[in-house]
Amino acid sequence: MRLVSPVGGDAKATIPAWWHEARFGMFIHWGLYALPAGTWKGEQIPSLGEWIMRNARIPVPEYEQLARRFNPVKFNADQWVSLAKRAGMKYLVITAKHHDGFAMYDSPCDPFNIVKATPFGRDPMTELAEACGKHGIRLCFYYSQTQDWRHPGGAGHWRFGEKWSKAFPPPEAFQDYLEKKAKPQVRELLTQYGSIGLIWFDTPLCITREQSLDLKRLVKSIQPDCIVCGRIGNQVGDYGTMGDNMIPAGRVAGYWETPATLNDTWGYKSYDHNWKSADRLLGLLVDLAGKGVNYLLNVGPTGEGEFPPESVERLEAIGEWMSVNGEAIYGTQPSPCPCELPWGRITWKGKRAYLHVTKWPEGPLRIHGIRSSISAARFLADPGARVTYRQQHDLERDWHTLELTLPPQAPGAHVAVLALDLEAPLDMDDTPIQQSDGSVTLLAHLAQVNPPDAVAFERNGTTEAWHTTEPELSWHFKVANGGRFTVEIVHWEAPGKEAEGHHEVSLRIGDTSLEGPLLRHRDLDSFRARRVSPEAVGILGEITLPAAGSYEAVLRATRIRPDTAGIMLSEVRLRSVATPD
Ligand code: FHN
Repeated sequence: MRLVSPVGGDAKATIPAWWHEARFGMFIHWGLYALPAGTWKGEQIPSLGEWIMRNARIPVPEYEQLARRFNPVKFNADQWVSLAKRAGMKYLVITAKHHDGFAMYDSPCDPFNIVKATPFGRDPMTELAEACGKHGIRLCFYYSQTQDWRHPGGAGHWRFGEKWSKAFPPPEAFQDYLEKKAKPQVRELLTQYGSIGLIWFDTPLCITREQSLDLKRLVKSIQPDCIVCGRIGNQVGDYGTMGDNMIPAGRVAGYWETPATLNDTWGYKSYDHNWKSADRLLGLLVDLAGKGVNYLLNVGPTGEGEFPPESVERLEAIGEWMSVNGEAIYGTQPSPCPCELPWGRITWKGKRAYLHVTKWPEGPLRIHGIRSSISAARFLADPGARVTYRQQHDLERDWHTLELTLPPQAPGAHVAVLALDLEAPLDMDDTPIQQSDGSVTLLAHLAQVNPPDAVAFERNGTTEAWHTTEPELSWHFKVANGGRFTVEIVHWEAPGKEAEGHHEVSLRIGDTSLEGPLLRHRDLDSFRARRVSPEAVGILGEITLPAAGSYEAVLRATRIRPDTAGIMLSEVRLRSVATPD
């Protein structure tokens, strides 16, 4: 799929196998901001904990004072790393320097660091490097290469009262910051702590392509195997980074990772209790694995150096699941299906496919499109449980159906994984086909666009920069049962724009056309977070597909609201009005 993004990866990059094998890593946002923990001078400061310096407009000299009180004596590298290991995570990315400019390691080039400026005086990175070596976890560093609110040349430097857009430093000042701070510190990180798995740069903002390339060259010149994430900017990273907590619609090509939170902050906030349940976190893990995306899950330790107990509890639960089901995640390939499946997700490797059942079926579980012959099926969590299966191929319609009869209850508390032994690597129909709930999903980013490139796509597969009525998006799809279908348009709405009217679209299938506004009838029940708003499901009307067979759907915009971001389409969904199957 064409996911063009400045934080995407270099399509030609090859990446060390460990990163793809890993699929699951731990992110740690830890810094001085953990002390105020979201509260400044008695006031709870909205938004992310690690942004308190900017959001509470704390002048540099005042913020610097936090260092004098930073004494995280409860920090225990072995405990952190062994928990990551128990959770099934294979790499650990920790903030070596976040936007506040404070180095969480012993930095010879800037004394504003945890060893020289705090009573703690220890270098957590040395201790983490040792613990990671002991537990076989790859140590990786986060480094804020563009934003530095303390350095005069860093983006976002504390010139409070000015607008964000004006906060970019003049190019010479930014270059000076790169030469005097960012590059020397990246060098330090790559020379002081042994082998580093990857550097997680962030918020590229004003960095130029030449500067991103220069930084990448620096990394590779010191540690050629060190991977560089897409947020180095300008599409020169080794892999692409999704937006924060962003889940793409359907599988993605190339190497991608989603950084994600356990609650609503990265850096510790004492009063953020909006914790996702272990079940939801596991749902996200299998969702991402089924789409070919690594999951980098964040913990925000306290100012004393401890993981919040709510984080520990969730990571332990994930670990329990991973100890049984990990083979369905590590080193797997994404599902060949061109849509999200109504009953769960698929991953596979070699001659084995894994069905991650997130919605336990009331009757038999029917899956369409699997061409491979199956020789055995068993639950990873309960290999003795009775599972029977039947494969059918309707030659006339070229329609493959797998029917599984499962026990009445899922084994285990969370996602149940069925391992299917195959006679050859997984072969599945990769055209959009009708699912067992009767629905057909046409993902925006899998459409044929005419004229080509007339519409761009966000990393999550949503259309962007769709500003004219010229482009046509079309899909070929197959149904096993004709009938009446409700046409749903899943899209993102610009909040507060309702008064200006709505974009309008038309959809043609065969001789029938439907036309209407993109309204919000309900929110989509999914986690494909894009910015802050949920996806809206609008109903365009009903359409009849007279019989089983192949069809083409063609979507056009008939009116686009001016002065908006244009149409942000995720998918077109045909929902069977009659009973499925
Ligand atoms: O501004 C940062 C934020 O504080 C946090 O580090 C996240 C993690 O992905 N990255 C930036 C926002 O996208």
